[in-house]
Amino acid sequence: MTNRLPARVASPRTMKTLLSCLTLLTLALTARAADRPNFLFIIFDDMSWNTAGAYGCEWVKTPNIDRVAREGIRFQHAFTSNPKCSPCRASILTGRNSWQLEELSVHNSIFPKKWAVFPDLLEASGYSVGLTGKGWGPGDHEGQGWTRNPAGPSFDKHNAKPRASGIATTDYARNFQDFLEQRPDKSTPFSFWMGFKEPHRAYELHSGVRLGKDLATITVPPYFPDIRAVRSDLADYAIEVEHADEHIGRALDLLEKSGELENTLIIITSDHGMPFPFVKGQIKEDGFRLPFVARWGKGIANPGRVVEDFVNVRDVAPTFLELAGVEKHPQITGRSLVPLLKSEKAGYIEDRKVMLAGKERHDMGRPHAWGYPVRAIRTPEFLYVHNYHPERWPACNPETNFGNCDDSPTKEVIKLMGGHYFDLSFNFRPADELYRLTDDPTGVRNLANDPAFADIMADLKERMLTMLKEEGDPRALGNGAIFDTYDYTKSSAKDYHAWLATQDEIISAEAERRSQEKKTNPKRPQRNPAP
Ligand SMILES: [Ca+2]
Repeated sequence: MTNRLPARVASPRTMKTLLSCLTLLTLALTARAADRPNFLFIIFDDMSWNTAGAYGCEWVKTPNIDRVAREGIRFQHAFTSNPKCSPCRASILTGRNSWQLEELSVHNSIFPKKWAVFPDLLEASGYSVGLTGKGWGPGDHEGQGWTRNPAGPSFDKHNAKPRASGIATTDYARNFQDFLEQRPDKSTPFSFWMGFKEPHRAYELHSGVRLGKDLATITVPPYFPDIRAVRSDLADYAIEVEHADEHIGRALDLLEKSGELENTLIIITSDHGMPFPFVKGQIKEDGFRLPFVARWGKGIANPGRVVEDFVNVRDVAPTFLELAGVEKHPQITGRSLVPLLKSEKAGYIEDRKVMLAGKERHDMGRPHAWGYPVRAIRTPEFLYVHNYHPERWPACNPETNFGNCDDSPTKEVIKLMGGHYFDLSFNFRPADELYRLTDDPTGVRNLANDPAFADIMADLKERMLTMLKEEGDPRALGNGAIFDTYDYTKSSAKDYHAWLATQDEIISAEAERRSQEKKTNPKRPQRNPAP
């Protein structure tokens, strides 16, 4: 720069002053760059909020999540506005609630290029960014002009054989090391997205027992029958969570060894609850509530705290951007967590005591590609849920095998048993549901018809609709039909009409097979001849 200065202003005195100014400016910039923390964002795929030691769970061993909580903050009330993979991840990347995201509010959507995502904003400000494992998805981003996953450029070269066949081979920690090593300049701050594929299904059946889980120690949630098949399914789930937790331990070691642990803000969370009936994809407490712990040696005041304030994954983007010194993007509606990180206090710090949740179409499996629209409001005491189409099946139609619930031993056994547990997970739901979570923490006793709670429910509903309208939610503003017009980008195998066509083919083929069999073998003996 300096050698371009016109000669006539470059008197020795002016030169000296300019150089002093430049030195000061350089020092200031260097100090600012050194102050900017690194970000390690770790996200499980389908992990329930209360299945980590830090949240009181004893049957899933998560020493590394527990360490991050112990040396940082455990957020007791963390949520996603929409408990399904692609909608939740879109919310994280853009810093918006699901109903503010048009196409991105449905599962398996397109990801239009018009949305700004925090990894890009950080990169533009000088951060080195990377991703391993699962970023945004499932859905179509390439067709929208993205040259990489919206969560960042992938580092997925390294694989390792896992100890159970259901676990992905991705060596997340080794890939993170790869990312750290390839940075051109080690003083450049980084933002890395570590996206586990666990504990997403499918699991190796009975891997929990095979690897030493004692089924007697497992706590079965009240919405499942307490039988061996369910306990074993939960044990298989536990093995997957524990596998990912080991990678968190290795990532912490890497940061420690490179001297970057204390200046890295680590956030660990999930996209929604476990891939079991009543949870994943459902507007139920365990469906949209998330584990959420944060560690930042240099930045979190009074570590070891438990914060009660209600936070949302859409708050991650504004938090990172604020700490990186990047101006908050006008698109972002989430609220920075920085005041909660910097506070010395525990409990409620900012009086954040209300949360909205909802969903539109997830997986296919209803006529006309209909979704199951829901909106809900959560306060410290209550969860109020409004189902806009109670005449539809909440987890998709039975003849498509309840497509918005991943196949599992627990699902099969609940379907076979019928009754109470079937009603909770799969049967029709009323338009209004009200749960007093202080008495009924998982929300299995609906109080909507109890006159004693009528006023409370009316107030909650009004408050919910007011907030949703302020956020511009088309569903609350009377234009909800738009959500079912958005494309589902995956194969239409789960589409209701495609499914019906398949059934017709199967039935016709079977009739043909039997007819041929009769012709070629007319004297075939009866299957159970009389004695
Ligand atoms: Ca998921």
